[in-house]
Amino acid sequence: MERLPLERKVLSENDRIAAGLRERFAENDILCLNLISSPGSGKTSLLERTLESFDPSERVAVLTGDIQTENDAKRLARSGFPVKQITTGGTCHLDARMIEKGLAGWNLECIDLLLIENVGNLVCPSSYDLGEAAKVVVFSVTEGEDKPLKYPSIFFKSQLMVLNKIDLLPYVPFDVELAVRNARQIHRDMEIVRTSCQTREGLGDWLSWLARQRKKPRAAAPVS
Ligand SMILES: Nc1nc2c(ncn2[C@@H]2O[C@H](COP(=O)(O)OP(=O)(O)OP(=O)(O)O)[C@@H](O)[C@H]2O)c(=O)[nH]1
Ligand SMILES: [Mg+2]
Repeated sequence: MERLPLERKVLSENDRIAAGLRERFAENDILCLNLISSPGSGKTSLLERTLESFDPSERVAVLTGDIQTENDAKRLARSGFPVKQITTGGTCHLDARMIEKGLAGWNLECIDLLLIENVGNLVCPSSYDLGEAAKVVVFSVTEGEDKPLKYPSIFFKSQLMVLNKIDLLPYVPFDVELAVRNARQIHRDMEIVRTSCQTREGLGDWLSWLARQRKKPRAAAPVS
């Protein structure tokens, strides 16, 4: 008896839209990064420091997601670069359709780097492909060393972990080596940088990583 191979991946609606976004990013040679963390780890602060470091001629744009308020967009817009807030109204993550809508009105030919700040949440955003080239997880030293073990999906899927708020290490009981070991237990080859958006320590390592990603050729194929 002949058995037809029935294993065929049906793309979810989000995956389909994300694949379209990824193709548009590739066509326009845009590097898109998706920053994810729990609330308050320092995503907006890291983006503020990043935008400050860029020459005004850089072709950078930011989409920032929150459940409510335009606060982050207001902070980031001070840089002078194009910034849009996506207010989800209750949804705990950004999805590909929100990114598609957020991009409306922007000429993608004029963007080289698209930075997406996801809604503060370590769980839901990890399941939604936004067409990004890489996810970046921001994890701060006030959160406890065990977070990579408790929320493995986002640490597994991220290419880079930014360990932020290292200026607070003298004041909090946080074992950096243990946190790094936990992260590597989940994702052995993940790159890790240690930063302080307060003192600017380590920001050079983050900016070097970013510069390396910008030099890589863009792939149109979906990232799993
Ligand atoms: N000491 C210290 N504070 C920091 C650092 N980075 C961010 N903060 C502070 O942490 C708080 C939250 O920072 P945000 O940048 O708003 O964090 P976020 O991840 O964007 O927060 P949500 O968008 O609400 O999820 C602010 O009071 C920042 O000033 C850091 O490296 N060191
Ligand atoms: Mg923020």
